[in-house]
Amino acid sequence: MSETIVYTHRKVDKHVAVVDMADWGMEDYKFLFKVVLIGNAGVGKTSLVKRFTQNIFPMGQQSTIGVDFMIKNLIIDGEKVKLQIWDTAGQERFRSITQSYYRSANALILVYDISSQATFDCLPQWLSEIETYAGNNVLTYLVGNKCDKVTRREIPREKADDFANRHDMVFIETSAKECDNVDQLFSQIAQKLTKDANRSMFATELPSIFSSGSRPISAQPLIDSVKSRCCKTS
Ligand SMILES: Nc1nc2c(ncn2[C@@H]2O[C@H](COP(=O)(O)OP(=O)(O)OP(=O)(O)O)[C@@H](O)[C@H]2O)c(=O)[nH]1
Ligand SMILES: [Mg+2]
Repeated sequence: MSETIVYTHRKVDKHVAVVDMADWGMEDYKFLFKVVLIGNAGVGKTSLVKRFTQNIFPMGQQSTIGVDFMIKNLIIDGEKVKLQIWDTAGQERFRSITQSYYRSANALILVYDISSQATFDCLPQWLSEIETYAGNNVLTYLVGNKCDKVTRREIPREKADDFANRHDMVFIETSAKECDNVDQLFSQIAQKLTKDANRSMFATELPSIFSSGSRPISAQPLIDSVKSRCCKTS
């Protein structure tokens, strides 16, 4: 008789559930996607990752040294998907380390702080990093974090939306503190990547006369040899 495993999860919408406590085997998932967060120091990258993966907002969050990573499991339309989330340090002195993580990313999350003009002004520099180091098909999100700081806002939503449109990015505002749009951000990314990966797999299964020549981009096995400063699984 097969054993029924009940996962603790929170539903984001009718398509996506974020699994809070799951003991999936290393290979027990359909897709693994790598998501990399980049952006200036202090914009809230680590806070966004912690909010999404552990549903916490720690006060006095320390600056990230180099790169951290976490894994989060999701169920998307009944399919198990693993997100490997790489949280990079925003400080300039770590730039050469963090650049090496762009290449294998399926999605990049470029974060600025809506209450800091300086972090928005740096976006073109980040875009040129993406152009130099990331793959061509990478899905890129622009995230205006700290949207709870309403009275300290320096970047109007429309300005950022316009910037994102001009650079082919999806734009969303979040608050790691207030838990605003954080699940939505990661689950939208996972949904989009899952859809693309399923479509690519389907295309490769068709007879070559019907095939567009696309290949599965994201159905990668989890690489055991991945090195990082810390690895937390939930
Ligand atoms: N008000 C508010 N503060 C936030 C939010 N997200 C992060 N912070 C605060 O911003 C500061 C920096 O957050 P981090 O998550 O460490 O920023 P980071 O981008 O990871 O910084 P580096 O690791 O140095 O690149 C911390 O004091 C957080 O508490 C948010 O949504 N709202
Ligand atoms: Mg950090």
